[in-house]
Amino acid sequence: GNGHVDKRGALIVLEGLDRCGKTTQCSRLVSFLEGKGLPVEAWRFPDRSTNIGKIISSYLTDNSQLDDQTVHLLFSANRWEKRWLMENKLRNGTTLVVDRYSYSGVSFSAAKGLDIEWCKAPEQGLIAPDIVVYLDIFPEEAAKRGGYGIERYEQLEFQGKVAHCYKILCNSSWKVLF
Ligand code: NYM
Repeated sequence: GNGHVDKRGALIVLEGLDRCGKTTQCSRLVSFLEGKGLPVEAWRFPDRSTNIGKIISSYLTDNSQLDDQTVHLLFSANRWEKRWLMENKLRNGTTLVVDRYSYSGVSFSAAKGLDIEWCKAPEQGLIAPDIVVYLDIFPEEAAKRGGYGIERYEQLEFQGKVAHCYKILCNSSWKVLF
């Protein structure tokens, strides 16, 4: 075209339990795509660099107590505050490889017992991913990996509930990797 980008970037989301290897696979995928000469960026949620992200980060490291609904909405707001930048990047042809997205938001909150439909509601209107890759791992396996148990949620029983919620959200368009 006339100087503008004809091809939208892809929104690629990686999901899975804590310590399933998402972060490693995200950076491998980013390197691979870079190697192909594609404009690509690694993103992650929560984005702890924003004001909302800092509240979330302190909640995850146990320095603050917040009720489940409030935390849920903060995680969602953290995606909303990045939505416009995300749209611009994609429009300009940059592919985004995103470590966690709405599915983490819904699964982790629903695992606490919040109504799953209530959890989905604030995610409506965020940009839909082109691909969701789910890294399937037994919670017992993840628990053996380094660093497990440092942050809130990194407990075997809870991760089992999260896995169950992911399975409710999973559909045939997801690529499930073992
Ligand atoms: N998490 C992440 C949520 O509970 N809701 C969300 O919307 C998102 C994006 O935050 N245990 C949880 C999952 C993780 C924790 O993520 C921090 P990470 O990928 O360890 O930084």
